[in-house]
Amino acid sequence: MSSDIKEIPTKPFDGQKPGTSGLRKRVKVFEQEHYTENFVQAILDSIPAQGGAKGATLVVGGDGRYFSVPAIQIILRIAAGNGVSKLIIGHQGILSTPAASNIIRKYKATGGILLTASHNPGGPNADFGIKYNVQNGGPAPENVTNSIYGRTKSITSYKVLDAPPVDLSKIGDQTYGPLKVTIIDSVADYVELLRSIFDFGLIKSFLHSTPSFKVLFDGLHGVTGPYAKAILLGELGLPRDSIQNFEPSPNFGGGHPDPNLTYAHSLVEVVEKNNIQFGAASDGDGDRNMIYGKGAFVTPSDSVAIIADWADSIPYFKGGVKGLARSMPTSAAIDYVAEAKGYEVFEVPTGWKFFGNLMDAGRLSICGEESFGTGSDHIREKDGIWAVIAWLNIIAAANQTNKGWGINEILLDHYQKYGRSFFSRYDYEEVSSEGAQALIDNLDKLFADPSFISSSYNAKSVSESFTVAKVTNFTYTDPIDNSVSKNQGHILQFTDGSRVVFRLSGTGSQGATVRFYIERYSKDPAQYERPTAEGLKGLIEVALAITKLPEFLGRSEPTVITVSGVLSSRLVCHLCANPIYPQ
Ligand code: VG1
Ligand code: CO
Repeated sequence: MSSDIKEIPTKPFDGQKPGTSGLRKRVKVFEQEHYTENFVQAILDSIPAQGGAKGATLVVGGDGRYFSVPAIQIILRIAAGNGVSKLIIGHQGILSTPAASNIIRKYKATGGILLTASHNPGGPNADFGIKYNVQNGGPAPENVTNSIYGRTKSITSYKVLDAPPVDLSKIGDQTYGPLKVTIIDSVADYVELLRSIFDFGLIKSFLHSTPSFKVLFDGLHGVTGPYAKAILLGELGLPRDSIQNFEPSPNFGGGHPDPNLTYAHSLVEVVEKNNIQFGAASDGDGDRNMIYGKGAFVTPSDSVAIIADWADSIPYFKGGVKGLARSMPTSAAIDYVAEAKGYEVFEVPTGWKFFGNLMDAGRLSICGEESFGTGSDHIREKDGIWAVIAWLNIIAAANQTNKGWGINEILLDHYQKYGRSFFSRYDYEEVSSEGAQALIDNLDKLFADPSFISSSYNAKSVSESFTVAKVTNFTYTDPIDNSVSKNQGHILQFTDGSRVVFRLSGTGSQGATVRFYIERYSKDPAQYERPTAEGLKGLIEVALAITKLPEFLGRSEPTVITVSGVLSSRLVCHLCANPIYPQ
């Protein structure tokens, strides 16, 4: 067989540096001759720390976006060429990111190659992505991604098995030259996992005894449709109209599979029109979630805090919660829960890979990111469907004592117990890299100026004033392996406890994207039902003026505003600018 293995000469490509979550580029870039091959070879060359590519077992699958199948055939050829012993591949190449994480762990694989650009649009003119996950099922940590990047810069050849493509539609075992290939059902293992985590019986009896409580899950034509179908319809016995847009499509039906108020418009519309108490959506690869009911929206920062607070209603956490965590820009809502319950709480940089070590060390059970990512140590990725079922489990548990409780009642109850963190994020997408860098350089300059601390600024449109308390360029030292990650975002803290954060996105495929996060905490009950935009107006105005962001980026408005934490009586759709509720 070895005579069929060929070494193909190649040259390095620029910019094959994995970002926050893998390498994401336009499909056209991945389609260039040798481009995908180089990156896959670099991944395999970086496995040695875990025992080497030779003899490795790798899980392969993704969100089914355009170019997935050709990419899997490339991985097959290169894996066989490099002596990998086994590939476990999702049926037709489909595995949601959380399902892949589970499979890596369950079958004790060496790692996995995930083919996704998450919520970025798909299709021949849109995005593709490749991400390497390690043995614990989580995204490769920085030492591994740095090694992959290093290899891409010096690569001179890659090895392939010269053989015809593998049939990805046949579940079961096949051989491919020296390689064993197992095509597995994309959904079954994941359903079994969730069955072991949640109280399906309780959720089912609540849903069936409360027919007025309607549920709608929107797969946004991403990968989660089949998973939602198996769980919501198959396990929980919900009617067929409880799911929509559940057929995965290579270009996500032409949409932008990102579960937020801007892009999950299809969900918002039906929820409002049909008075649906519990709506939810997930992103292209199934790791993000949005919880949205009629007139009710949960910010991801609040969502993770609420799940942590209600953890004892979820069987998986019956043995106790080991600790909590959030990414740095995520609001401190979860910190208040940790404080009240005496749990350890960690603040890590943006990106799920930073939670893995804490979970492996048994110090972290529940964590989240403001970017619609929520999860726990049942796997090593954020998990969209998990979060949705967690909410259903919590609502079912709440209704045992408080009949009629839905999303808003749980949210308000939470604010009353812990106070409210107003939170919003402004994204300035695809701005010039020079402008973004100038903004960051200016922040560095400001932060280095001692007279900046204690300076006060008045908002113009509201009578509020903010005094600078502390400035930080966030550095994280991993408490488990002591690795240090620098330059993870500029934090500007004010004396009233509010703060703003600026950082550059690491997932874009073109230009630069600046994220501006705004947070203000209140324990005043009069503020609990106030619209977020109103609660944050003065702070946003002051932060933009201090940092001169609009000047540096040449943008007076952000591309996307994530309005968060609105008890949504006055929500406005960012796509069509119409009021969402009341209509
Ligand atoms: C964004 C989010 C981050 C998330 C990452 C991957 O990264 O802000 O919280 O972990 O996407 O999520 P960035 O660097 O663009 O801010 V996913 O669902 O796109 O894999
Ligand atoms: Co995603």
